[in-house]
Amino acid sequence: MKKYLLLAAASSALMMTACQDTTTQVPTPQQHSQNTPTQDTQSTEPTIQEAKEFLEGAAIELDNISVRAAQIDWVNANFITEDTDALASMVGEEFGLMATRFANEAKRFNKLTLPADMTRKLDGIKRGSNFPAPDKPGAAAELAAIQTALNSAYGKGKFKYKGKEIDLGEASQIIASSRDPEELQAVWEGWRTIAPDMKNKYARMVEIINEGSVELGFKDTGVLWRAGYDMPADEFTKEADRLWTQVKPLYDELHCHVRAKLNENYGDAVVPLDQPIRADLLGNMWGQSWGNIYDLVEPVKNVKSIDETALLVNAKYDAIKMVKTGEAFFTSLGFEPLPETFWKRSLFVKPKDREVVCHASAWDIDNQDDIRIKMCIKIDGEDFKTVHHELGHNFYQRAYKQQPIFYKTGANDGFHEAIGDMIGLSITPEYLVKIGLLDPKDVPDSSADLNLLMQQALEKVAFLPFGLMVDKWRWNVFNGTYSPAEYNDGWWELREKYQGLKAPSSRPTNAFDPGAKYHIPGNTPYMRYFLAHILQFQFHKAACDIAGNTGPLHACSIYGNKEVGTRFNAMMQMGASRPWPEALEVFTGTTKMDGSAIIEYFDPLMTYLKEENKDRTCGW
Ligand code: X8Z
Ligand code: ZN
Repeated sequence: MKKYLLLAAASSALMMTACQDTTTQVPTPQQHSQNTPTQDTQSTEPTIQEAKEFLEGAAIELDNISVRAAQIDWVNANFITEDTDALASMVGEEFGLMATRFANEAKRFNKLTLPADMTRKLDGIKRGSNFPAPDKPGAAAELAAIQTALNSAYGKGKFKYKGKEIDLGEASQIIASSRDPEELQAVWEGWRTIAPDMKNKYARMVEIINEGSVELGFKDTGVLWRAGYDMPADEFTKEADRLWTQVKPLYDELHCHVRAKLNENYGDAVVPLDQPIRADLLGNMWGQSWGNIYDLVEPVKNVKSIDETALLVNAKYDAIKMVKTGEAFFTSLGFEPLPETFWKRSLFVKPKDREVVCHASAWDIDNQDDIRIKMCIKIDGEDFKTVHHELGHNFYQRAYKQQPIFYKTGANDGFHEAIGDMIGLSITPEYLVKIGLLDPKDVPDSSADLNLLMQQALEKVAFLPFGLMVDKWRWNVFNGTYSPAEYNDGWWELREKYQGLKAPSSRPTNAFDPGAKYHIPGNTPYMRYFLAHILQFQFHKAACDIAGNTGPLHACSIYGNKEVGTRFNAMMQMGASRPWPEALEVFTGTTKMDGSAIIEYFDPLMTYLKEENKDRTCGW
């Protein structure tokens, strides 16, 4: 998933896998003129007809390679061996060479005045890929080999715990359920032993892609990434910070309350009240979502609460039933059912006999109908949501399949991550009753609303600063603020600054903790998830408005509403054919990303948190 999804705008094109690198953005014309070299690669003045022919040819080549690359990457991710790694490297190299060649060829048309649609496609091509190789012998091959090695090292990651080798799935279960700080620390540290070996490779990769980015006309790879949002790169940085400023007060209250509750459970020695929270105590390997410690922070005791995991287990759901249920939500909105091939070709359950990349992903193998997910599904509430997340990618891919290959991607990458999550926000108690998972007599009354909101906040609000800091770190790596020797300290500087978290103990000098998070060795940009956590609430609010909802946002479910489906599809089928503000407007009526919907959603919880925190000293 990483590499190919290449061409930028075009990229979409190559974006076979959601959740992997998809260079989906199209730079604006003014960025283009600022950032790309202006000399033509041929001396004769090109014509509009030649530009048209170039784009037609590129589309065919892109389509071909993206299908082949997706097939190879699919096999590699489902069967990690030396051979499939070699194949993945080969096609990655081929893709990298092609992206560079196209980017250079596209510069020929820089001086032509072209129709807006052609300019948009060419600008996308000139962004190359998110991981561009420089145009010199061996660079694309070296880059592809590093990327494959990093991705597979993560997929195969294991460590010894209590005399037994355990993988990420097993380690995550301990982090989710243990309340023993020594055990948590040991498992948390154990997982991070998979990463130090990645560090030199990572540093070398950064050198290569920075060189490639400069050749494309961008100062460094971070600028290249930020130029993919239909606005100048610097403005995007400000946009992300603006959104964070909107939601930070909510995070700060949640942090303060959760720290106080952890302190009640673990005591002052483990959870001092004036310091960042230990990252291993939050129920998640990266401290990115905190739903697994809900029992420690439940606001209202002795009322009916929803335990989705128990509902799924009691109803004897298996992996397929979970996915069928997710599909049924989409079809209730009017989307066509998934094709037969989806059910035959997807991976739903972790195989026992081979190495696979278990991190959930959604794939579009042929840019048409061969859509699939790859997940090691557990029967629990967390994976029930993740199934909806992945299906959101697949339904989006199918919605924009009629677009030219250059536009087969999200309006921006945050849209792609937000579609399925928006559906997940409609998994309310009333919805669970409708699908027979919850007995009507077990529906909590509104006295338990705070519990539902707390469960959601532990997932969605807790995630926000993590979603932001991962690429703040990468941007600093790419622009040289963090040298390889400073990679790990830089990571913890940002973990503390944004999340208010700290490592359970001082980290070894060879630590490379970013490498223990999938998207770093998997080379998937991460700002998309921060944006998605804002956008999904904006989408949810717009959907609930269309549905005529008058109650609180957290109680609204759009299940079965065909009008919402039609309006949602109108945005989805645009893909990246227009700048994302236009796509946003089609569904929500506004052209700006905005945190006020998530703030509104959690308003009752914010009131509760402020009251709980009023005599506490917050911050770290
Ligand atoms: O990677 C994912 C998806 C695949 S695109 C499962 N997510 C991020 C993560 O796991 O870190 C979804 C939320 C954030
Ligand atoms: Zn995703």
